[in-house]
Amino acid sequence: AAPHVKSRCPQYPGSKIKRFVVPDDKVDWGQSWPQYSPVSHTDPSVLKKPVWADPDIGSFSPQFNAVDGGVDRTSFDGSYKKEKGKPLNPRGRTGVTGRGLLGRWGPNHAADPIVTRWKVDAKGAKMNHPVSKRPILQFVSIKRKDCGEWAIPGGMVDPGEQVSLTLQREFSEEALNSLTLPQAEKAKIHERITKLFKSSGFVVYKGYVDDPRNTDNAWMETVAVNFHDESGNSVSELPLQAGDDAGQVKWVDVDSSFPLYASHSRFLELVSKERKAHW
Ligand code: RP5
Ligand code: MG
Ligand code: MG
Repeated sequence: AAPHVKSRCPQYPGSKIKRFVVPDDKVDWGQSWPQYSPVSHTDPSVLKKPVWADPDIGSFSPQFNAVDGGVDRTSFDGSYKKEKGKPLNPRGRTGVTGRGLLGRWGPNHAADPIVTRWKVDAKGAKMNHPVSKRPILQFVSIKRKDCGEWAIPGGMVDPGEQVSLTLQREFSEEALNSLTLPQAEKAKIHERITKLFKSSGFVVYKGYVDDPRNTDNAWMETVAVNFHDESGNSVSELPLQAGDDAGQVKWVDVDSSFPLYASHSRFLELVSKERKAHW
């Protein structure tokens, strides 16, 4: 795989911390590099010991490469190494040690629901792209509040939570604003979208995410699943409303030129290939 890039972004998100500059040929841990002296950083929001974060190593020695009391500490990349009790990023150096903004030492598991429909004209006919001549997919995209980038409305898998539930829950929270709805409204939305999310989605990707929050000791992994509303009359008819960590939400045309958060563009490329759509 190509070396991670966003995991080496010059400035660590949500801070004034500058990463130690890691050139492409020094990303791999196998390259000896005595001069490497990364910055140690764990965000105050993590140090404050919220429920979603691990304690500091020393007082705490979790079971790495295992499911540890509901928390999945296994990696899709296989067994990861440890150094001085701390897990090592399987994709190599990032220029920062500690956890940064991430709660877990090692893998931090997320799920990404990619909800798609075909772009149609006023008469309901599928629209083809003028250059590729292929039909255009649209997906539900949110604008992240933390960085302002457009993204898939994904989120972290709670301890013991089934990924299938995370996918539906995060979509409801971020794209339908379910967290602030009264119980009756919530139930209605749940009913409307359960059918789509119960359909066997297409598993687009399982693995490491090149996320700007990654560090040498903590990184994002995800399961990205595509739920496609072929007829355009299930989720497509629901009013989108941004919620939780989403500032805006809208249907976005799937196109290689639209910049997206972390590795999300790669996931959409895989969706468009699978559905023979424009990319
Ligand atoms: C990305 O961060 C994943 O692909 C997922 O979209 C997201 C999960 O983090 P939060 O949205 O909970 O911040 O790496
Ligand atoms: Mg969320
Ligand atoms: Mg999220």
